[in-house]
Amino acid sequence: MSEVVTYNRDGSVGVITVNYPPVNALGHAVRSGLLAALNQGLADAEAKVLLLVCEGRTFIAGADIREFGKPIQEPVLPEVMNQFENSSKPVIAAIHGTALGGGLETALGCHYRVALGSAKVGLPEVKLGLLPGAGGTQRLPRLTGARKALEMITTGDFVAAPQALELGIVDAVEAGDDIREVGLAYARKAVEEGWPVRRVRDLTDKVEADKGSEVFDEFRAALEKKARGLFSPFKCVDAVEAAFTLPFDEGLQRERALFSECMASPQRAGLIHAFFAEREVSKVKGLAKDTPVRDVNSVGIIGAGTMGGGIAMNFANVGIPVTLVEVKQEALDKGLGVIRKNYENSAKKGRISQQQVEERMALITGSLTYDDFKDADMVIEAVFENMAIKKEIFAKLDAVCKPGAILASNTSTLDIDEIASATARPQDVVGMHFFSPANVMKLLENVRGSQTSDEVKATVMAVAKKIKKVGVLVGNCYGFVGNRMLHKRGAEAMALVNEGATPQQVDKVLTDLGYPMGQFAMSDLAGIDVGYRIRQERRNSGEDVPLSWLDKLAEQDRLGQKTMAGVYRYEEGSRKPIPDPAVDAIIEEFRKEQGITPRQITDQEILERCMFVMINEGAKILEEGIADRSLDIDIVWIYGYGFPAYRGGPMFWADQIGLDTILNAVEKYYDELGGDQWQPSALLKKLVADGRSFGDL
Ligand code: 3H9
Repeated sequence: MSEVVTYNRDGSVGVITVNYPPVNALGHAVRSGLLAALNQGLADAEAKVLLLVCEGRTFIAGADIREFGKPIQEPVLPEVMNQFENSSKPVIAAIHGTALGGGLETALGCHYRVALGSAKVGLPEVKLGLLPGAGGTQRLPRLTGARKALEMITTGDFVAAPQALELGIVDAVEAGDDIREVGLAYARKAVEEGWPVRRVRDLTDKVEADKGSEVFDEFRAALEKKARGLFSPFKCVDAVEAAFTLPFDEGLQRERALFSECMASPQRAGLIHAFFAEREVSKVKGLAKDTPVRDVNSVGIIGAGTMGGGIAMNFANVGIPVTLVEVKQEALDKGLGVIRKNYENSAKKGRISQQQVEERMALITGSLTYDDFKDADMVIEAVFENMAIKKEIFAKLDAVCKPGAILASNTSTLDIDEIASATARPQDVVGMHFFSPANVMKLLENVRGSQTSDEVKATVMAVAKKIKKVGVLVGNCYGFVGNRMLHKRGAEAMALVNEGATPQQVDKVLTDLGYPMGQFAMSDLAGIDVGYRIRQERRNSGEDVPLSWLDKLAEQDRLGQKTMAGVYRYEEGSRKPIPDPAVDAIIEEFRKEQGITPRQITDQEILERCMFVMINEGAKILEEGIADRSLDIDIVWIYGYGFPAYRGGPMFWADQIGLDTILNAVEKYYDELGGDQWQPSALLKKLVADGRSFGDL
């Protein structure tokens, strides 16, 4: 018998136990162990009912994703499920934790399901570029009807046990925390009452009710908007529809064929890379697992603007009290007002209750003095990008804050070491770069200074998790990982327009790649003045930053969405960018001033120049050790800038294209255009010479 699946008997109940940490995924050993245990239970004359239960933190969390892309070993999961369903003895699944993907499909192959009140179920395969491939698309709709099954399968969202009971996905929800006890009690009842075998495949009422329904086309139409560029959500709809048009066994075959199509798609590879990368980033290279983490039970924030307010909400959302300091009462009142409005909006949408609005607001205290930071475990500065002001603030914090308090800056570009030099405790100083809107965006780019202690690094990574962000630890340089690469892309996009492209053309190439918005729509969202101020600051410090048509927009107060006009124009109450002939005229005037004769620029050139310049910079970032692994860069871009997760992140995308192709183009642009940004990265050259990719590092 397999070590990971065991069979034993408790009275008249034959108990099949899965014990395969961390999440009881359905690897080969589990699949074959399940079949062996089932057969043992069937052969055990004393066992009247069989119970499937899992050890550890969860029921089966799905297929073993690490096996994807490798040759599949028999028995395959659909076959295991069929054998469970065909069992002559009733089989009961006892669910705790999360029954996900193949895990829920396993439970659906059983005849009855009992769950703890805290359990959740779901079919999240779509998030990995797949669809449920072990009968989920055929069995779930037989329990829930078409609409709910489509909702669960196309979003991948989890459903809590009480709702699963209402939907008929589970048959009973029990209080308690010992799943084995709960399962055994339920199974004993089944024995006593002589429950029959009840196969989901034989249920017909829901199928009959939704036959010929328009719900499938309705979902397809909605997905055209919601799942732009994605492959598997549409295949999910096709598979569920098969449950209503084909007999069960043929439906299973159709599901299998569609599953194989998804498995072969590059989107599956990208999404699974993103899944594991998201988990890997928390394992920081060179930081021992047992590094002590400081308690962060109270936080101070400087600046009640959009950023500071958003950051404050993150902490209040998880019950951590915040002291929010501003210079003037008016700005403080305004900031607190915006936070309340954001919470009220969430309450209106039903995401939180009115009581939660009040509880969270009560955790945020406004103040006009740094003295109120004296007991804070962590203070985050979120004022605008000016080194002199930041240094002044950190000197004050050094004087006020208790020993061991973490002093963090939300700077998006500036030198953490220089900021730390304003204090006598550089070991406690760190960057915590949130992304706007800070209460929504999942990325937290944590920046280590040269003297930041390991304890502080470990603490900011733990804080990221606590406030439900994805933390990535990166090194200190201008713009760190994200903005350093973004600025290269931005400069290239600007230059492309100088040379003859339109802003719309550049943006379309980027949105076609899968970004939610293009470079210039993003500039409008962030504010044209933000980039302008950064360029001016760099010009003032003697750097050679070429003039651009974007400077002209800033000088004419076209600051983006906030002034209803930037690179695009906006209509009252709408964020939809509309091309504006006034901007074409500004660009034209700029070209004339610079003596530029515009030329036709192809989409391919736009794609290469915007993306390859970033990849080349990403390679330099790796070369310099600013990012430890290419997956850190991928996660920064997926969660900070909306890079399509289905392409796995920019560095993964580059590996798929082929680094030799990228290097050739980079060398060509270096010859044609010159500039540091096109100087080929030494690492990129070496990888190409060695026939390796970023993922091999
Ligand atoms: C599927 O089922 C296809 C079928 O329809 C058809 C087949 C024919 N496999 O997230 P955590 C690892 S597709 C392998 O940090 P949490 C994870 O990498 C699958 N490994 O914990 C991590 O490893 P490490 C459908 C897996 O408590 C460790 O477990 N299922 C798998 O925050 C802990 O993970 C899903 O998509 C897996 N399936 O969250 C569920 N899952 O410690 C995916 C996790 O080395 N999983 N690992 O870094 C999840 O959503 C979350 O992991 C879960 C736990 C909610 C379960």
